[in-house]
Amino acid sequence: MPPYFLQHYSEFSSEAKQLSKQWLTQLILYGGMSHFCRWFVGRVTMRTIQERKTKIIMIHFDILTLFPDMLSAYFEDSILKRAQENQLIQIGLHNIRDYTTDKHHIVDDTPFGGGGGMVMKPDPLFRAIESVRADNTHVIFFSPQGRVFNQSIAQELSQRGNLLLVCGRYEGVDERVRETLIDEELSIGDYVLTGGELPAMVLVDAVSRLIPGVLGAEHGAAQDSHATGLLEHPHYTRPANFRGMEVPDVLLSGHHANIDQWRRQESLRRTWQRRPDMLERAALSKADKKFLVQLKQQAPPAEDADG
Ligand code: 4FV
Repeated sequence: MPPYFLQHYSEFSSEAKQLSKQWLTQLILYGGMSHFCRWFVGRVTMRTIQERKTKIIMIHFDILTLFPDMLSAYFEDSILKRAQENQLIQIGLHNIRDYTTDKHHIVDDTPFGGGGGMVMKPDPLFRAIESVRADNTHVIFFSPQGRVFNQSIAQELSQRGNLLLVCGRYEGVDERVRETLIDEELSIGDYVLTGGELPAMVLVDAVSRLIPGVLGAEHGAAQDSHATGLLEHPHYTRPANFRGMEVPDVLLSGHHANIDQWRRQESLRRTWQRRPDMLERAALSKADKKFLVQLKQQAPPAEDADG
């Protein structure tokens, strides 16, 4: 049934006809415009989200080292290789020796003030860093004096687009490199290595796996130890009975709420047993706190623990 005004349009006065024409035109105009605006805003938003997504997510690592082959072996396999093929990460390896200007390609020298060992010269490192870095590059140097690397630092760095990793060797680098060109100094632990290459591999691995798409869909980095603030729960896979060792029934139950609860409680138990320090920082629910109280009540008094 056509609307009233169409039914009676012929009876309208010329003035009324004029008005309804104007009204209809405006309706179509505004209706059309709002549709267009919505479509346009939708498109722009989608494009910016896509652009933002791709722009932020792709990380470019440049690594300055005296032993590029040592690193390429690690990056040319498995998950990190696939991530490069999928353009989720890019890794550029640069040999610091290529930035020397003398015919013997000297990169180290004896320390002023004497003492054993050698120190990496400032010139090759300045040339290398200044030629490899881009404007928004974040320059990281690895040493035992750095901030101890952890999951939240990895999360932080995964939001950056360009990371330049400087791998030291010998006793370390000339202090003027640190003072002038290094944005952040990181340590992977309180022990002394022969070089910064292992720390560089550790960082690239820990940061890359936080990039969406690097780990297969089946693996959510969000469930990782440290990502949840707790240690990870135990994992089991087939066979359900291996040499008489059974898998906990709840995991075979298909009851997802019970499985999630069991995993959360096992994470709490393991964290309490192995890293109670993490519990102070973890976001714990009422149920978590209740479970931890029970755990502490059940636990044998401390002196018996080591028999
Ligand atoms: C290290 C660490 C480390 C010090 C002298 C390389 C060595 C040698 N780096 N976390 N622990 N570096 O021991 O990051 O040049």
